[in-house]
Amino acid sequence: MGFPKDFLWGGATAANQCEGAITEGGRGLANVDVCPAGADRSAVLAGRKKMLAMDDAHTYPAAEAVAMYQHFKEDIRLFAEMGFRVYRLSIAWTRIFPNGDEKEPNEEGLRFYQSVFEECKKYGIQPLVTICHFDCPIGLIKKCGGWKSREMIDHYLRLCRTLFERFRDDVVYWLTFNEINMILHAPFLGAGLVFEEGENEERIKYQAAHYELVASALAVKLAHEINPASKVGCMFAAGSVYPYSCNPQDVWEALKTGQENYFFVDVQARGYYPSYAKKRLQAQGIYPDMEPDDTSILQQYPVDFISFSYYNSRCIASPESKQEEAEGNLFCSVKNPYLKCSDWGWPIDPLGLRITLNEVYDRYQKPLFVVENGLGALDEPDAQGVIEDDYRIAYLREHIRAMKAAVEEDGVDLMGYTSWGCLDLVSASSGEMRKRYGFIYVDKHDDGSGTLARSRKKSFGWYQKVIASNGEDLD
Ligand code: BGP
Repeated sequence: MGFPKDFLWGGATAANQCEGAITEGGRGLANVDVCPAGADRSAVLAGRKKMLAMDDAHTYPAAEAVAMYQHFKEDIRLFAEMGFRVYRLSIAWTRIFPNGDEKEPNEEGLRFYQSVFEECKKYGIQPLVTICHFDCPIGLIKKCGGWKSREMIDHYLRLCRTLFERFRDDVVYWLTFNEINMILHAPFLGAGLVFEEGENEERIKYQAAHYELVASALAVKLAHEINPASKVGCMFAAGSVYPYSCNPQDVWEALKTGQENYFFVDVQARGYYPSYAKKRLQAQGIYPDMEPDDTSILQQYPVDFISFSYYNSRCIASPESKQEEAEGNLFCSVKNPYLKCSDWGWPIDPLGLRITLNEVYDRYQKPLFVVENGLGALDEPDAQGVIEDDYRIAYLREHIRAMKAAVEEDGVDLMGYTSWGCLDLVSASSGEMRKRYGFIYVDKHDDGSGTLARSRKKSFGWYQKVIASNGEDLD
């Protein structure tokens, strides 16, 4: 009983939030680099404030991040010390294709990831690679408007082919797009979309989403052709949507909000546009333009497994009931009176993870992978300089318990768990350093100061025990 013996325990990062070194190794500029810290960040993420270059008036936390580009050997050694069996990382697209449209890849970028994979191999750690974790080359945004254009499918597939061929023997597990549904909530971050005055934002978002969905299906095809043993997953920002009350109006709104997010996975896992999406998008006049082959592409190449991030559940009320809004991973949701919140106002709901696992498994009947989960918190070193992050341990313990119950008692087929930000890194939504998730503290601060030294938090030893006991010892 308990977790399967080969359960993939580990941690997750994204290139733009940890690597830094954005001008090293021939790397080009990407959307994720030009998202500033501070007040303008949310308008930039939403595509409402155009920022395609850095200026002197802002600071850009991705530029140095936590310098994993230089520290990766030390970091992977620490992951190995915790007993990681898997490390989820992403590829910075512009390290491989600096402008996005080159015919040949940048060898230096490929060599960097080659070294990362070699380091993982040394410790028996499986890489789980997100091909695109919010990156879009600025070159392509300028050239064709990012995912506004169908041309992106070819650029993305060239990146995929390069990676699948080069790392054929190094990587089994691939994810096509991180949190693909984020395109609806942070379209510049999710797809390099910037809106001009008078444009129909919803139409553009769904058209771009369609191109990503076709690109994702073709990536599955390509991965299997190049290495039939490879396993390709989709990835979405999950979290079951609860109705605020049993008022059928609330229940109906919650169901619709859930469908908005499941739409992407419905296509990637089942292979066709679900009927609710067809009807609603048509009714709003925003059903995407499609090429004749798209339907069969989506149908023929569904994903092998489904992965998701889970930070919290969401709670939805009908517009008439005017409930107070809660924070939470760029999604609008009302405050759930039964739940406590993190320092950043994100609800904490471990049972929600069990509910989500059941809901997703019931819906798709494919293996699942929790590839992000964790607590963003303020960590203050004590007099000895140690971070006693018992709050993080408590959060993770309860979520792992919930996951265990889903596996053991509900029969959910779960491949693994990679907690988010296994070493401290830049926050995607806020651009802050002080919102920390790691087992490993990085001495880096919001004002850019810090030695970048790594140290173990209390949760480091705790997670090490969890992995060593395959999730049995959670105390
Ligand atoms: C997800 C992203 C991650 C990560 C995480 C935590 O949306 O996939 O990149 O950052 O959320 O969010 P935040 O960094 O905003 O606290």
